[in-house]
Order: sequence, then structure tokens, then C-alpha cells
Amino acid sequence: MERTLSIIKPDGVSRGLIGDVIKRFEGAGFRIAAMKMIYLSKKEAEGFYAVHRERPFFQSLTDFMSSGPILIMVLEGEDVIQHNRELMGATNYKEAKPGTIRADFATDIEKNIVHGSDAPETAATEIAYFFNSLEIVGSIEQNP
Ligand code: IDP
Ligand code: MG
Repeated sequence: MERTLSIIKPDGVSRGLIGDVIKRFEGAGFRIAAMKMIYLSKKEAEGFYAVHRERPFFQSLTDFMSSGPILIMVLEGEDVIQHNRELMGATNYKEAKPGTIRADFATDIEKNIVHGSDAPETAATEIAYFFNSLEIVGSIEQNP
């Protein structure tokens, strides 16, 4: 069983796409183990995307990510990291497969609706950036 961090970015929240995105996650059988809405400061956005600090789009990306509320979730399931990346589609919505979240909703390579961790190590770091252990709720089996 794996966990991954999912974010509905400011464009997804402001455009009223929370329900559409969560419907896809639940439809895929992911269990939502944690969820909260937060509004990142510029500094917090820079911390989250620190791996990209040398990239030309870093300033714009962190401005965007701190431009409005975001919904952050811990998703749980078998192979959920890869499976979530498949539901999301390619970073550039123009290259995303039809039927993926980004192909269906994104308007811009930056404003692409969702974030999802890309590997077990990044999932662990990203989940810990936002949630403490008491905020991540176990399933019936994990919490008898
Ligand atoms: P990912 O979100 O698919 O994992 P990353 O390469 O990790 O993509 O990039 C993080 C985020 O930075 C992307 O989701 C997107 O919002 C933004 N981004 C990535 N590449 C570009 C670009 O070339 N121009 C503008 N923004 C970009
Ligand atoms: Mg990434």
C-alpha cells in the first residue's frame, strides 16, 4: 500500500473543479487519508517547490501556487503514486492523453490543475511538508 500527496492547485479550486477531481480519485479506488484547504505564502510555495528553484519558471510557479487557496490530500492505494500520475496526465496539457485531468481541464503548462508526487521518496517528503501523523487517518483495517 502506498501514499501520495495530491494538490488541487489555485486554478482548480477557483474554477470549481474540486468535485470533478475528487470524483476521479474516488472512481479510481483511491482512499482519501487526509484532506485540508490551505493558502500558501510565497515562502511556503518556494519551500514546497525547492527542487525547481533553478528552473526559469520558479518565480512564476511559486507566485501562482500562492495566488489562492489549494486543496491538499493524502491519497492511499496500491501503486497510487504512478496511478495518480496517469490520471493527472502529462505536465504540459497539450501532451496529456485524452481523458486525463490535465487534458480535460488545464489551460496552461503552469496552470495545470493538479500536483501529484512522482516517486516514493518525494511522496514521503511532500506529505510530511503538509501533514503530521495525527492528521493522516487510517482505514478500518489500519485503525481497528
Ligand atoms: P509535474 O507537476 O507534472 O510533476 P514538474 O516538472 O515537477 O511537473 O513541474 C512542476 C510544476 O511546474 C508543473 O506542474 C507546472 O505547474 C510548472 N511547470 C513545469 N514546467 C513548466 C514550464 O516549462 N513552464 C511553466 N511552468 C512549468
Ligand atoms: Mg513534479
